[in-house]
Amino acid sequence: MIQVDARPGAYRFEPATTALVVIDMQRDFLDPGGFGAALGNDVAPLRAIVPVVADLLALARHQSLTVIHTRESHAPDLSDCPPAKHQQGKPGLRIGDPGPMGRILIRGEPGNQIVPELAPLDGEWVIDKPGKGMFYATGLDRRLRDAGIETLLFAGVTTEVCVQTSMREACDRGFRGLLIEDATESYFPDFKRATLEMVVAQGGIVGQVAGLAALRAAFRNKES
Ligand code: C5J
Repeated sequence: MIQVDARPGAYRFEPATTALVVIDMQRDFLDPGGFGAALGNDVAPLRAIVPVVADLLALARHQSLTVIHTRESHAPDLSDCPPAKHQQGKPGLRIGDPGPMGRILIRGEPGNQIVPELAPLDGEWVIDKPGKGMFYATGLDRRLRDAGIETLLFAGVTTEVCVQTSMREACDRGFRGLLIEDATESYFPDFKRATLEMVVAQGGIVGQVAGLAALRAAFRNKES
């Protein structure tokens, strides 16, 4: 059993039944010219967490955790993109429109790939999700249960949209969640701060929060 110094209290988990979920660290959100930038955001803060997420991935791999990567993406014919979602953003810069990295948020396009520094390894799960949450239309719930996963460590972008939605959905489905706070980021610093507070409020209403250093220390303590 691993015990992490977390908020609002100590967080315990079994590595054998734990997965690291890295949400949407894809070029669409991290690189200039992608969907995030098309919506008017500065992508630099999201880019800045890549080294921390890489360290977290290295730790998870070293500890033999199940590793899951998600990508927000749609089919080329947009059959899985509801009109309400497709209407987001300026005409010409919407989902499916051509951009500097191929069609925006479309499966298989260069912009839809996870940034090279965090590329999935053989055997890691890659989940293409048409929604903000990682369970909608992905079959992930069944797959996690079949693999005996009970605890999910969360990282990725953006904190208040796809990360928080996935964490809340996971909580409703009975999975336990720990958000690694320096391995997640938002285009809006206040939204990130608020999300971390929302997660840990009321005794950890949808999960808990810890830093990568605390997670690393917890694994080290177990080994010693
Ligand atoms: C957004 C995401 N923000 N991955 N997607 O549209 O958070």
